[in-house]
Order: sequence, then C-alpha cells, then structure tokens
Amino acid sequence: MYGHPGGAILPTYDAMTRYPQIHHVLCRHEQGAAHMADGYARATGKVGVAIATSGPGATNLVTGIATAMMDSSPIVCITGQVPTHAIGSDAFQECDISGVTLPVTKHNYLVTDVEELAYTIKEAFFLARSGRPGPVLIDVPKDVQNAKCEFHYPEQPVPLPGYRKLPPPTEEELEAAAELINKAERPVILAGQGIILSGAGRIVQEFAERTDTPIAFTLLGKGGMPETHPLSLGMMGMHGTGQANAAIQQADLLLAFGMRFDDRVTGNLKTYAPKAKKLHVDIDASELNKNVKVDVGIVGDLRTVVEAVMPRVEEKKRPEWWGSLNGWIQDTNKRCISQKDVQDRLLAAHVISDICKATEGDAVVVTDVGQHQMWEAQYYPHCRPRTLLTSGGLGTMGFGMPAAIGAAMGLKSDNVWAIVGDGGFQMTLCELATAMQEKVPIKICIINNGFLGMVRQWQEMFFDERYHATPMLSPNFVKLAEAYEIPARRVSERAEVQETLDWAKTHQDGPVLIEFAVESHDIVYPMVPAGADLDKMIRRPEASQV
Ligand SMILES: Cc1ncc(C[n+]2csc(CCOP(=O)(O)OP(=O)(O)O)c2C)c(N)n1
Ligand SMILES: [Mg+2]
Repeated sequence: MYGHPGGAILPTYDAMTRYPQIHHVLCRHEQGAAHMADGYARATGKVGVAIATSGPGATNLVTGIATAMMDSSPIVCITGQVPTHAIGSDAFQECDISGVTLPVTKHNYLVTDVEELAYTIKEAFFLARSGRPGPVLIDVPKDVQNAKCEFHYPEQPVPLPGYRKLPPPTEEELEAAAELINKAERPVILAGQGIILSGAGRIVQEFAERTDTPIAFTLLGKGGMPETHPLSLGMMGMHGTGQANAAIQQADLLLAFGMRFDDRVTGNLKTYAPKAKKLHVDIDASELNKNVKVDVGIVGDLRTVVEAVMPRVEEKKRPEWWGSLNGWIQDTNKRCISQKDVQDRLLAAHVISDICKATEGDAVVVTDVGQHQMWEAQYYPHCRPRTLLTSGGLGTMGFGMPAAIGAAMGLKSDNVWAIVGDGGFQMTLCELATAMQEKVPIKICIINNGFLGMVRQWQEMFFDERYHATPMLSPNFVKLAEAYEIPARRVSERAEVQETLDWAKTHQDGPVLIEFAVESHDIVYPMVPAGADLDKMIRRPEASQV
C-alpha cells in the first residue's frame, strides 16, 4: 500500500498499526504513490493500492489515476474525506474527489455508511481487475472510518446488476473473422496491450506462424510476444518502424488485437490503412468503431477469441507479401543508429542498446516520457510480457521512477531499470527518498540531454528552431543522489557505459543512479508528424548520418 497520511485518513492509518501484515510505503508525494501502485500492478498483474488524505492529498493522486485509466492499469485508491455532516460546507481540506475523478476512474465510491464499507472494498478490487482493468477510487469520510459495525466480508463473488461476464464469441462472429483471414493476401496483426492483459501471446504467435502474418506492436503491446521473432515488424505509429507503418498502409487486412487505434498509432484517420478490411477484437465494446470503422468487430477476451478462431484458419505462406516487407525492413536497418557510429559523442540510443546488452534483453524497464522513451521502444526489443512499463495513453512525465519502485517491490526484483529524462525525473524525484527508505534496488538511468528533448525536437522540426522553455539546467544529479545516500555515477563517454552498467548491477540492496550526459540535439527518427499520413514519415538519412 503506497500512501501519505493526513487528518482525514488518520483513523485508517491508526488502524493499520493493528495489521502489521500490511506493508505501507510512505511516499513523498501522492502522485508518486499512485504511480507506484500502478507500476506494481503493471509488473505483477495484481491490483496496486494507493492511499491518501482528503483535499490536496486526494487531488495529488489525480495524475496517477488518469495515467492508470488511459493504460487500463488496475489500481484501487483510498482517500479520506471530511466527516459526512461537513460535506458541502467547504470544510478544511474538503474536495469532491469522487466528482473530480469521475471521468478518470473506471468506477468510484463515496461511502456514507460503515455497513457498506467492507462490501465496497471487495467490489472495488473486483472492478479494478475484471474485464478491461482500470483505477477505482473509494472516498471514505472520517466519521465512517471511526464508526463501528459487525464485520461481514462477503465470501461470494460480487453480484453486480448490469455487470455480466462476456459470452464466448458466436458462430457467426468466428465465421466472419475466419473468412476475412482466409481471404487476405496482405494481412498485418496489430498487437496492443490486450495481448498481454489476456495472456494471448502464445496463441497469437501460433496464429501468426500458421498464417505467415507479420506483427506490429503498439508501445504498450511490446513484449506481448517476442519482438525478436522473425514475424515481428517492431513498433507501429508516430515513432514506429518504416516496415510496420508501410505494412499497415499496404495491407488488405488489419487484425487489431487488443488495441484501440490511438492517434499516435494511426496518424491521419482519413488515409489510414486505405486498402485494408479491419477485424477488431477488444474486451471493451466501446473501443469498436470508435476511431476506425471496422468490418468485423468481436467483443471478447483476446485469448479466448483467437483460440476459438484458430481451427477455422488456413495455413499459408506469403512469399510475395514478405518480399515487400523484407525490402522495407532492409531500408529501416540502413537508417538505424549503428553501433559503430560516432565514438566521440554519447547518443541516447547507444546507452539504451548497452543497457539491453548488459541486461541480456530481459530486464523490466520502466520509462518516463519523451525522446528517451521512444529510443527505449526502438532500441530495446522486449520478449516477455510486462517487461516494458511506460505511460502510453496519458504520456505522464514523472511516471518512470516511482513506477519502477512499485514494480521492483511487486516483483521482489533487483533487475528493474528506470530509464528517465532529465525533465521528467525532476517531476517526481522526491521519491528518491522513498526508494532509499525502503531499500528498493532499482537502477535509475537519467538520460540527460539538457533539454525537454521531445519538445525541443518539435521546436526544431515545426517551430523554426525557436527553443523556448526547453533548455533546462539540472542539479548535479550525482551529488543529489549522494545527498540521499544513493550510490551514483556520471557517464559522458561511450567507452565508460558498459563498465558503469556492470557496476550498477552489483548493487542489490538499494537504489543506484547513473546520469548519462548525452548529445543534446539528437532527434528521434523516424517520425510521422502529428495528424500526417502514416506513410509520410520523416526518416533518418541513410548511412547513419546522426
Ligand atoms: C506532466 C507532463 N508535462 C508535460 C509533458 C509534455 N512533454 C512531453 S515530452 C516532454 C519533454 C521531456 O523531457 P525529458 O524528461 O528531459 O525527456 P527527453 O525528451 O529529453 O528524453 C514534455 C515536456 C508531458 N508529457 N507530461
Ligand atoms: Mg531531456
């Protein structure tokens, strides 16, 4: 349980003294608590819990709640509220947090009767993790926390009127899907986070192999199945690979599996995948036909649906389609930042590649938001589910380090790496103290380019290089870490990277921090400008001109 106390939640904190089995982690800011609960949830698949007081404590949770909502992460947030008789009187530290969080929670509660409390908590956990997961908030007035009643914890599953388990796909749906699949000549699988949440990696891989279908991943789909698989095209979208985006634009069938056609994935909707029929499988009915009109939509658990459709799917080889795909792949390879590039400067992509090498591609990586996040997505292929944790939908700077703390605690692992920017890190760096106090063995890698790099990139490309409010002075990060008694090093040359990563790996009893002083004017290529056609990518010039 990640939290921060205050007056309106004090009775609950006091009660915790009688439950030593609850490990409460004192965070330095409630936003950090929400991100830690979220990181715990993403890493383990279990519900993460954050707890805060009323008013400012509760509102500080909001960014973390919205982050979890956008990325379907199951967390339960418990907030104190002013006593019921004072609600609506502008009492000290009163804020209508159930009103505030209505649009960013899957569900929320204001509990006004202690008799309902136990049941509500059970229901909240059920809702957070069932169906499409998401955040649930429970607001508990102080008098309800202090009230007494017989404790009845319902053993039975929660009977929720209007909340039904999804039925399996119908014959007609399966037939329609199989027909599209068997007729297609240039299909592409679009693998979203649903592939991870439903545990569909293995069956989707089998499906892809049987039908010789390439697979492109969304940012949150990475790791759903091995990205190093020969059928993988890598990531799609704004900073996706040339081959993934070209494949989508040339495809005659998109198999959208547990993804939601986010605008960072589609670019201009009017010209998106113009030749393709669309088959969309998602657990959330509201996603079907939301952004992209589909030919066949199936509401259901991805694994169940793909398993059911498999027996109807014909085995295929697609030499012609792979002829085109391989051409695009070769072109991309020529435009990557090669390992041989410039030795005199340190590039973020080099650091990421070296972290990948040092961790044998098998670490749990938690990123923040910005250029470093995209370079991680491009230069660290993920092969297992839940090994890349990142704020995709909301793009929340400040997510990385606290989420890494939650992930490392949930997994009890010393192989969790936070890759963060100099900007985003400073938004939640107060949680260094939490990591230190709890001795969480995360490896914090700050990619310091001296800029709010992704915004600087947009200014360079679309605002005639007017770098307003993006150059950024930072503290001496090594000294800062040392103030927290966290071992730290600074690296500014490629030659020092491996050795420093090896040094970091030896620390297993608490956090370590490395600052990488990287090239400041680097650009994340390729890029589809916001709202442009998906195949109008701005490419890195050939021959690795960096
Ligand atoms: C809370 C929040 N504020 C603003 C933004 C807009 N934004 C996106 S990326 C970015 C720059 C991030 O800079 P840094 O953390 O240094 O990472 P870099 O891009 O340099 O790798 C900003 C300001 C955001 N995503 N989140
Ligand atoms: Mg930066």
